[in-house]
Amino acid sequence: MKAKARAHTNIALVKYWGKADKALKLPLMSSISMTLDAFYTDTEFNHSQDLEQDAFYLNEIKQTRQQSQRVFNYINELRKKFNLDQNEHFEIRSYNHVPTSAGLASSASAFAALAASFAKSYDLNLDKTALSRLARLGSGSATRSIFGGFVEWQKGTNDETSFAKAIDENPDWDLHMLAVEVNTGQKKISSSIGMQWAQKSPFYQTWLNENQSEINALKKAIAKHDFTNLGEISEQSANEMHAVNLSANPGFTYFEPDTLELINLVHTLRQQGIECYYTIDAGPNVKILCTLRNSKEIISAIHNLLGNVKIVNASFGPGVQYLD
Ligand code: 2P0
Repeated sequence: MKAKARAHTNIALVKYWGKADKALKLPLMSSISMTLDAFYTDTEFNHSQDLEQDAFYLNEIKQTRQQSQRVFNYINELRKKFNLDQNEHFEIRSYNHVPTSAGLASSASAFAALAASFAKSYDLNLDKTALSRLARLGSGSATRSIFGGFVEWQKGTNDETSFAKAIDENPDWDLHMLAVEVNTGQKKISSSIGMQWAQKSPFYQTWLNENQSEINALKKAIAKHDFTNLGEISEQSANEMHAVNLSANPGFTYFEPDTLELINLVHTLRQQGIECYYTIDAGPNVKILCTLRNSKEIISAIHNLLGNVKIVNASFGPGVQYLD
C-alpha cells in the first residue's frame, strides 16, 4: 500500500535534447550521464481506498491541482497501463534535495523516485530495465536516474527498447562535478519546449548524425578512465546543444552573463594547467568536471570571480534505493 524510494539526479555528458515520440518520451539520440551523490529526491507513494482525494506534497507543502497535474497525469497513465484500481486515491510525499527547475535536473530524480515508489507500493516486481522505462514516461532524463555511476540511455525505437543501463555503477575514479548555482529561479523555457525549438536549427540534423560516434568515444574514455577525453567530449556535447538553441528560428539561450564568465574561467584554468571542463543544461548553471585534488583551487577561483555563489561538490551517486 505504501512504499518509499530515493533517486539521485544525473547530469548528461552526452546530451539528450529532442524527442522522436512526445507521449512515450522516446529520444532522438542516445545519451550518457553521471549520477550524482549530492542531489536526490525521496518519495513516498501511498494508495488506499481510505484516502478521500489524490494529493501531492512537495517538501511538506500541499501542491495545488495545477502544480500536481503532471504528476497526477503520470500516475493515472501508469494505473491504466497496469490495470490497477482507478477508484482508489493516492497520496505522494516528495522531499526534493535539488533546486527545482534550475537546470539541475530535478525532474530526473523526481520521476525516478516516483516510478520506483509507485511500482513497489503495488508490488509490481519490476526489474531495473522495466523501472527505467517507467521513469521515462514521467521525464526523459529520469530514465537514467534508476542507475548509479555512469549510465547510458539507449534511444531504442519504441517503448520496449528505449531504456537506460549501467556502464559502470561504481567507478573507482577521482572524478568530481562542481555544480555552480548561477541562478536557481524557475527557468523561462522548459526543457520540453526548448528541445522542440532546437530542432528548427539547420545544424540539428548534423548534430544527430554525430550522436553514435560521440557515445562510442565517451564509452571508450570511461573504460580507460581518460579524463581528458571524457572532459572534451562532454564539453563539446554541451556546446552543441547550446549552439542548436542559439541557431534555432527564433534562437534562444539559457546562458546568463555569469554562465559565460564561468566558461571563460574554465578556459583560463586549463591554460594554467588546472584541468577542468564544463557542462551546462537547460538553465544558466554551470557544472565543472575536475579531480578532487584540483577542486579547492577551482572553487576559490570561482569565488574570486563571482563572489559568494553557491557551489556543491558532487561525485558519483548510487541508483534508485528503497527506504524503510
Ligand atoms: C539531459 N536535459 O540529457 C538533457 C540535457 C537538459 C539538457 O533531459 O521533457 O526534464 O521530461 O523528457 O528530461 C532535461 O529534460 O525533459 C534534460 P522531458 P527532461 O539531461
